[in-house]
Amino acid sequence: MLRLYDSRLSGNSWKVRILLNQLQLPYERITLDLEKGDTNSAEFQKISRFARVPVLELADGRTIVESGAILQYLAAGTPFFPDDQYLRAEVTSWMFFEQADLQRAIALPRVYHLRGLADRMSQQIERFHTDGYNGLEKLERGLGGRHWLVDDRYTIADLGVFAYVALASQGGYDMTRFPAILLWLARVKQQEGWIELIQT
Ligand SMILES: N[C@@H](CCC(=O)N[C@@H](CS)C(=O)NCC(=O)O)C(=O)O
Repeated sequence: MLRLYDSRLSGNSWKVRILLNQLQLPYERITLDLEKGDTNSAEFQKISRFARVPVLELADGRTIVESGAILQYLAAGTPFFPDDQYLRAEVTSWMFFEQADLQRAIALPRVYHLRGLADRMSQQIERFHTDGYNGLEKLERGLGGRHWLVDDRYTIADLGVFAYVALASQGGYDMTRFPAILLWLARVKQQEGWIELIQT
């Protein structure tokens, strides 16, 4: 059986849990406590070369790190990751953009807010917001007039970009500035098998 190492509030792990659910793949979930430093243990670092979640462990014990690599592995051969070489490159392009231009710029202000550090870290948050708003504006323009990021259908490009953008307001971002993004986020949430970050 597949095994997913994640943490409760991790947006990168949320992407993987959504896709596992959409593909109806059973898995064992091992939830680490990042505040306690669980990712720093020697035992965890044997399975995660970058000391981060998510990590997907395959039935034969091999592991995959990096949420984008996990999404591509799981989605291969399904409609969520097109076979066409050009479309695959387009999907990968959006996933790389998310990691480079959005993920950290949204994730770190969110962590500071969630851990009650927003006042102390206000200058860092402002710098991240400058970068993050820049990335969000590019996403807003990219979505202009489109339903989905690639090929007018839901793919792991949408899922990969979705998670942190959906969580951005928790990091102090004003998302009312981005009407096309808000409509697209709502469309992603309507996809069959989509799940909340925290399921009650
Ligand atoms: N590029 C990586 C980023 C993974 C990442 O930043 N994971 C965070 C949680 S979302 C983490 O494990 N941080 C380690 C820590 O805070 O100790 C991916 O997409 O998987």
